[in-house]
Amino acid sequence: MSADGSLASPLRHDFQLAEVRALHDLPLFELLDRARQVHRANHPDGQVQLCTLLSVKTGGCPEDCGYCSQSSHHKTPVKPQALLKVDEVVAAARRAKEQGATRFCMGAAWREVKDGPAFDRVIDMVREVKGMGLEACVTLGMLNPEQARRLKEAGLDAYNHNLDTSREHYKSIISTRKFDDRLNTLRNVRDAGITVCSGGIIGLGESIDDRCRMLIELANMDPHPESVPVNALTRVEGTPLAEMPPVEPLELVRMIATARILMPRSKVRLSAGRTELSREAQLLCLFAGANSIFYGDRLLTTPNPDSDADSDLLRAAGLSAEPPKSGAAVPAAE
Ligand code: SAM
Ligand code: DTB
Ligand code: SF4
Repeated sequence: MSADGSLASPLRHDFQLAEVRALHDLPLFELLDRARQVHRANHPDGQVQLCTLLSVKTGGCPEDCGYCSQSSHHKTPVKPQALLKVDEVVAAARRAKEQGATRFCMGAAWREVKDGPAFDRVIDMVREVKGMGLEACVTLGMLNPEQARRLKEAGLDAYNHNLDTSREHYKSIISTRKFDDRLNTLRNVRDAGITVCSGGIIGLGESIDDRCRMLIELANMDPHPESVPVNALTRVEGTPLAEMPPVEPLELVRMIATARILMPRSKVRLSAGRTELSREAQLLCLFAGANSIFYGDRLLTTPNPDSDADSDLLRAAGLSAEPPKSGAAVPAAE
């Protein structure tokens, strides 16, 4: 029990590798027991946040992230697409809302935000999406304090900017920016009063210690990121990581359970990679502490399970979708 007498776990920001590795490596059912206890104490409503993604600017990115279909350094099947018009984004957000999403996340294949008409248009997108009663999230690459301030002023709720992997493994995956650049943007986001969405990817050839170090980096931030996406590598033809072995589903379960224990109150999002997981593996991830998923049949450039399959998934587990902020709880679907 914590100091205030509640069952909610105390929040810590002083994790070290040995402790986290020992937790991660516990016998599976023991790890699940612990994660479940933390999850139930902090998220007793059993709700899952449904977040729909839209790629508002696709491909042609100058960064060389080894996993990414949108990097101009790799020859992939992705067709580049200039920045969408505000109306197109509003139409997609409306569809997402009708389907039951409560958060709408717009992604741009940019290295960094540059001031000018494109950023002005993204600001308008944020204002419109927020005006529809959806939580607004963007992921636009690096950001300076003034740009973060403008996004906040437009009503942005969350900024996604993943650490992707450990500081040690980072150089093997991306050479065009540094791990510290990522941390710097996250600080600018936090300082502007926008909530932080930051997580990573497993299956990039990292060690288990690398996975634990990445979680420690996130959990030792004070406050914790409000949202922590855990992605399994989606192997894209033409990228340097196209031939990596597939992620073993139970490794994803361990990662989610460990994230849940380290960051008790955060949303832990079961992110890319669900099309390769059985329903049962996805349910185990939800059991282990995931309480958010990407919802809708596309991520940014790759497929995601369709919304009917996801409604079935939630129903099978007896979970409900998080209701819109002002409305009543919506059942998973009929
Ligand atoms: N360009 C911006 C950036 O890098 O922050 C925003 C878009 S980027 C596509 C957002 C995140 O998606 C990446 O940081 C990475 O964690 C994740 N991602 C991209 N491609 C992926 C893949 N093939 N498999 C799993 N996750 C991926
Ligand atoms: C995150 O962690 N995963 C999302 C979102 N944040 C922006 C993106 C996943 C992308 C998967 C590959 C693709 O669709 O291009
Ligand atoms: Fe560009 Fe983001 Fe893809 Fe890296 S992950 S290549 S920064 S779009």
